[in-house]
Amino acid sequence: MKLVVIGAQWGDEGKGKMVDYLAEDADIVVRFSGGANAGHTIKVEDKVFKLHLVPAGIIYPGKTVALGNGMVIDPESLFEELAQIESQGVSWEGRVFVSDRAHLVLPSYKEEDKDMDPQRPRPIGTTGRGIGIAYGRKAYRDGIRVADLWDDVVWNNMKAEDREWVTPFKEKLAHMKINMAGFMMANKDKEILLEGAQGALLDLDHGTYPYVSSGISTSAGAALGGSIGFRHIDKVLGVFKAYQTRVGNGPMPTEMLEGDDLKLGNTLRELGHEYGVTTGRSRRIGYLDLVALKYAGWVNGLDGFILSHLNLYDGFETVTFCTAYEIDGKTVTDFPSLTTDMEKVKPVLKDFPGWKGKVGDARNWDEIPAGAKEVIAFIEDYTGVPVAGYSVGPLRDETFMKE
Ligand code: 2SA
Ligand code: MG
Repeated sequence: MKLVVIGAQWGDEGKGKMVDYLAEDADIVVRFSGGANAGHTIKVEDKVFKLHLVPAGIIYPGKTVALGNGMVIDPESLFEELAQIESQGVSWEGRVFVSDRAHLVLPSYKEEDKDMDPQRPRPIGTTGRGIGIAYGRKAYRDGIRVADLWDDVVWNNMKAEDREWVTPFKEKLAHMKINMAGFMMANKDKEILLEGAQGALLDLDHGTYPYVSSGISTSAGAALGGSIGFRHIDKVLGVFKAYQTRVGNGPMPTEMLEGDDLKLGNTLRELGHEYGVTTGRSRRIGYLDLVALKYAGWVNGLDGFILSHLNLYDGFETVTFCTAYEIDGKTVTDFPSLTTDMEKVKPVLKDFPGWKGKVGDARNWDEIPAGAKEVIAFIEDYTGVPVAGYSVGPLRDETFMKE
């Protein structure tokens, strides 16, 4: 089985945790997009792992992981991260591979990213990790791929300081680099999990452009960035939270900004520990946006959702979701393309009664409270995508599939 897991919102839906859970049945985990901007938190017993570049499957002993060609890799961050997980008891040598077509992030890219973002007419609020610069250079055909470190023309034309900086990493990458398509073909009969980064609404094409990241975070990116033709992919799952979060700038139609909304947002932020894993930034909080979720279901071709954080509403009297946008007095259910339209949206909200019992105590579908099942049925009906699995807490055993 070739299974893709993507984020169906603006990132931070809990993909890392789901990939760690699903990795049990996988031989290989491939990360297909993004770079050290991502932050994936995984709790295993009393240990907390914070991953940025390395696929979440690494935590399972013996699994092979690969950083795909769709990624932009800062080798300094990569080796720091590997040293960090090693110090937490995870040995990685011999099971981490890097596509030789992945692009490198050089130190100057990070400076350029940080300098340039505030100068835009619409600053994005990037993570400052040089991501947009690396993907930009790639598109301009001025990028440097892992393989190119062994190309004399590229090597001799690199700035002396970059060559010096990259030399120790080049020696280490020599043992880790792979021909990604060859690797995928050789492993075509294995169980492969393809792990996304960020989320559908941060996708370069489908996201809230220009307030997006520069990788392909929708499922199409798995094929491109994992060197596997899309027809070889069997299944796509999209993770979403029972509310919306966003870090950085850009429109967020259901954001909880004032009065009781703001209070609810602050409560959810604390309950859900909604702070950036990479930058520590406080995440913006909003009502679950079903307009955006339905769109994400379509553009990703989702077979199923994984619903996370529904347990945060345990004990609430009402649970509120957005079912349509009102723009200039018109009701809209297609996800708008224009930033100024997105900024004008008045969310149409629908209240559901809270439930008796705790989603947080459920360890299988049958144990989900009846009232919560009604809310889930509404989401499935609205989006046309079944909810195939649940994450009801940070631990591995607080995750389950419906069947
Ligand atoms: P960039 O740095 O060019 O990719 O930034 C462009 C936009 O993409 C957003 N972005 C993210 N949004 C959510 N989570 C991300 N990862 C970290 C985390 C973020 C952090 O898991 O918490 O620690 O702040 C992530 N990475 C990029 C970014 O906020 C910009 O809106
Ligand atoms: Mg994250």
